[in-house]
Amino acid sequence: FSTPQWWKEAVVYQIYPSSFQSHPGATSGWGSIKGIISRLDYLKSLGVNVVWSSPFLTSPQADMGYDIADYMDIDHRYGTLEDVDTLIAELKKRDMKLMMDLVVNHTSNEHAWFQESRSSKDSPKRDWYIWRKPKSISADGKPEPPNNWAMILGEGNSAWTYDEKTGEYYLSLFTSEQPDLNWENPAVRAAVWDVMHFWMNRGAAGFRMDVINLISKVPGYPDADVVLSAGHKYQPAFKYFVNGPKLHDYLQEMHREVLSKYDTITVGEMPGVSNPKEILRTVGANAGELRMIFIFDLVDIDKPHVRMSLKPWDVKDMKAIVTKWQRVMSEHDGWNSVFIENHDNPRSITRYADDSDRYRHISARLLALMQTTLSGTLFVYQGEEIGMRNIYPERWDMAEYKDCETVNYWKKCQEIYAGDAEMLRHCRAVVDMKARDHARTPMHWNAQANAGFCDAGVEPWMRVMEDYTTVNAETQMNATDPENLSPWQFWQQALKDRREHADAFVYGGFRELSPEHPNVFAYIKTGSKTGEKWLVVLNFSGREVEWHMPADHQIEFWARSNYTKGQINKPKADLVPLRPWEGVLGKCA
Ligand code: TEU
Repeated sequence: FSTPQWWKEAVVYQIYPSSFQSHPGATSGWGSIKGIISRLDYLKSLGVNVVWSSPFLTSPQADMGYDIADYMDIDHRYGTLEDVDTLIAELKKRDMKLMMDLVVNHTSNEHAWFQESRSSKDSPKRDWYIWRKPKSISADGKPEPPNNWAMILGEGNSAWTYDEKTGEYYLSLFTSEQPDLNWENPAVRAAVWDVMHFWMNRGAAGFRMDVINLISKVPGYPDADVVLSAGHKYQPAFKYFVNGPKLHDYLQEMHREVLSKYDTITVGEMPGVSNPKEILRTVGANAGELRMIFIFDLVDIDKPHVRMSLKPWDVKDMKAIVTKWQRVMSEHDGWNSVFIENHDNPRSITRYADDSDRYRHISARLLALMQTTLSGTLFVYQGEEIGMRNIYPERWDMAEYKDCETVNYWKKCQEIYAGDAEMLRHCRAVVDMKARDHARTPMHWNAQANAGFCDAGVEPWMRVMEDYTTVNAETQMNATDPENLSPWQFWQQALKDRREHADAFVYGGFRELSPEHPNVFAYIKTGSKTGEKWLVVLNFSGREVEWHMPADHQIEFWARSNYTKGQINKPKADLVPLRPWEGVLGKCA
């Protein structure tokens, strides 16, 4: 069993700062650091200990702050360094901590390092980025990129951006505005360590590390296999930069130079890797790299080759993914994160349950019950605690989608499927289901103008979802439904249960009970010290089902249900009837 640590028991709340909370008098329609400070009591009362904010550092916002132009200053849209000092102090007062978003696979093209690097071939910073000559010059005089890698957020474009100034390409895996740093260069690594020390010394408690497993690229930059259909000149090339050859050298150096000197919480964002052995090299108890990572298997459950596309999946796949990682980590003394939402993925009730008016609250509570009973450090994404859902298909015009990935995807669809109504309908379905915008609409605080996100009369940077008058934090915190807890109240209670029984829920052993069941996910969590056993039964379907409890199990009492806040009327053995999307927690005898 895993050694107890504060960062394992922590509940981390992710803030997407542009959409979280503006402050009174602000005229921009953007969230701000002052706005975050005004909501710390809210987070504290929910049961949160650590706040991770997506980047608020100086940025031209080509990718909403994931393109940083100055790692040591705050973007004027969000406030000032002094505001962040106040944020850290206010968090401390409440016994809470700040986790920074460290985006160092790439910088903004407006970062001084890049400006210097592109200025000439013999700039001392030339080698801070990845420059290559064109592969060839085509008959009509056009330079060709060094290989066929596709840009991740720039649908259909090359991952290489041509720079007229010196006649060379630079690698830009996400967008042209996000040139990749050359981690092979020790000076680059030293500069990153400086940034990390800067924030740790200012009072941050640690980092969420953006695509940290992309920092080492396969030398030689070989062409990727062709997997996308005609019309796509460039191909996804993940195998040439996901967990590349020097990743572990770099992470160990980071640990030696920075992390080992502080008591930190770190989580590496690591898309594209699902091999337990490889992952344990980073998150094993003695790995000396990171505390935990984000594994993408669950949020990429419907992803074939690229995120903006769809693949069918069923509940059994979902159960297998959760079970796999619960077991890998406990059997090998590794540590993991538990999450189902973030700013890059659509809303969980829409994806994994039922977001209709009838079932959305039940679904939100079902997913809360699952996540709060799984081992790992729990991450809650803003709005998840009130059951925010995806943008309503058809009610939004494509022009209202802001994310660069969505915009580029839609543009590419128009190009390659011009006149093909069916394919264009399919593209729209992908947007409706997968666009990152779904998670980025302003937070619903109350039923007032702009959902309380920004002052009345100020236009929010992104349209507020139309359901805010009924689905918002204030209404849910004050709900007095005699039958039901609101999703917010349910989360608050479930987080309290998790704290009080951390031995079972945070650290406990995991055993799945009916792996073959097509819809019911049932598991037992066993406390590592206390030995107490809890049974979780979750019906991931809109149908009533009867679940067979294995003969060797009996319930002492049913503790929680997503259908009622009162007495739970269920048999304590044999056949357990479950309503649509019902989830129950029972203490085993
Ligand atoms: O995301 C990295 C990432 O690979 C994805 O989650 C990404 O959104 C998806 O693959 C697109 O298809 C991180 C950040 O979380 C994201 O917001 C940034 O855009 C990206 O890195 C670049 O910094």
